[in-house]
Amino acid sequence: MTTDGMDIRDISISNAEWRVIIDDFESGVNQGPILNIDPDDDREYDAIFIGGGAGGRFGSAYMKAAGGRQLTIDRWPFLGGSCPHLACVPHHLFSEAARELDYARTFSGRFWYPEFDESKASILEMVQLFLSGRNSAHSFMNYQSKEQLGMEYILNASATVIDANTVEAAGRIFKAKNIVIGTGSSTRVPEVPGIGLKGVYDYATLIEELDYDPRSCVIIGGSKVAIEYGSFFQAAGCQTTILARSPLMAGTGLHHVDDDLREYVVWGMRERGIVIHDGTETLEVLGDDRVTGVRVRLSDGTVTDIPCEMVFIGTGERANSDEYVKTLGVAVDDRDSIIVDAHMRTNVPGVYAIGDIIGPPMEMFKARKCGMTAARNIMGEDYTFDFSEYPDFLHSTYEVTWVGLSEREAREKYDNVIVLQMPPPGVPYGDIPLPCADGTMMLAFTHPERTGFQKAVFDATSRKLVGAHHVGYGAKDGFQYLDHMIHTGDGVTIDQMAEMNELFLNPSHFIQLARLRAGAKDLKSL
Ligand code: KPC
Repeated sequence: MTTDGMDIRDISISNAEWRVIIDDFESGVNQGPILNIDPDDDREYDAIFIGGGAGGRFGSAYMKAAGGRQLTIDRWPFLGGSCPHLACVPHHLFSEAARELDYARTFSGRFWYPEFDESKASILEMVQLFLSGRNSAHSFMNYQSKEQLGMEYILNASATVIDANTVEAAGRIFKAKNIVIGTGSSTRVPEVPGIGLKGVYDYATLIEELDYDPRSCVIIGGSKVAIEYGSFFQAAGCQTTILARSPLMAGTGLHHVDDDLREYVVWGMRERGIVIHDGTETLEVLGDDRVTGVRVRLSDGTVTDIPCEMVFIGTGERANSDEYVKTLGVAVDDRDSIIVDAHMRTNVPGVYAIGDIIGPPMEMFKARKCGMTAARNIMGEDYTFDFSEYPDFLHSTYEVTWVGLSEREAREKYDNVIVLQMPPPGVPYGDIPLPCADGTMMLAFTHPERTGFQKAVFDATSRKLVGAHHVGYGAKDGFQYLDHMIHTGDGVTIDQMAEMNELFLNPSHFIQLARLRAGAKDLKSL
């Protein structure tokens, strides 16, 4: 037990011991900074990473592995950042719960499934489940970073940037050749009367503050977070209404969304009872001491009040950059994101920025690779990272994945485009139980319209795959490799796909569909 910090440099701490230490910090038993600094290394730091989230941790690990000296500072008593604490990890838990709940509802009273018991469907219980286990991921981040990766770090301490080479933390001054800023982003809270009422949450406060089980919710905004959390809330028995400005998945926040994929996802959400309004303007969050509803102007101009027990903000994120604008003069864009070049350099010499603080996409791959990019450049390489193209995903009660061009984009770019699609173009969702694969087999035999959707888009002239789109389960993994195949070297042709070995039945049917058409000189859609 300690109240004035811990110097852990000379002790080895196991995962289990870290778990106790972090629990104690969380409950206030432990306080003060955790210091893991090498007193025997008299080299100046090559970089101080401010923020030990995905970007800072991976950048630090890369730098250390490459022979550099780094120091990583985080305000929390653990590394890993918001992903395992508030964001991606709880989102994946909740999305898995949404999928399981969807199955339990769909098969209520059939086979081995009992009648669905609404009283057992609980948002709060899933939040509490997450809270009970999240320190275990935090423990591993601390353990791996110190014992396996050899990183130096200070935790549970805020870092104050003095200048481009000087940082104060834990009451000490640290000098470095470079500073790498990776302190992330926060919810962009809409300026609506009543938004501060009790019962209004975002993805972060939902985890930290939810203390009841809402049975109805209005989500303001149509971001990925809105779709993902909205699908979970609805599946957990909380009647959910989404108030979006643009049609879901059609705004500028997501690129390359195929129209047919979008239609299937939104259809599936409505089919499960979510009410979706687009073209809306949220006017007020209603209530005296706590939320009772939301006043909204709908797309036809009518103003209506929607009663609810919870409001959830799903309007997107803004960068936590104010401090660095003030202290360092880093340049930001009109959304407060720090402007960097492809080396992750800001306008201030020796200052780099990485991850969510440089703007979208606010995804793990980007944060981690930004960190690696900064590290490689600081270590003397001329290395650039272009994240303008990337595979993307979200969860409804499905896993939704896409990469490359949408069919519409492909038709704008190429003269001769074909698609391989399931269900085939023009065939209603419920007419055939396809696609069917791992995760949708029972649906194929009971609810054929729910088995998902998939489309591969080819430039028929070059015969190259230019886009892939999938709604179902289990394809996320494969899309990492599809991304690589599409965007690396000469890309991949339908003929090469016809040569691949599919693991029948599999979540994406692209290989077998490619083989059905690849024999033709003049390719046709399927
Ligand atoms: C356990 C896990 O991979 C999710 S949290 C990841 C944080 S980090 O490794 O720093 O990107």
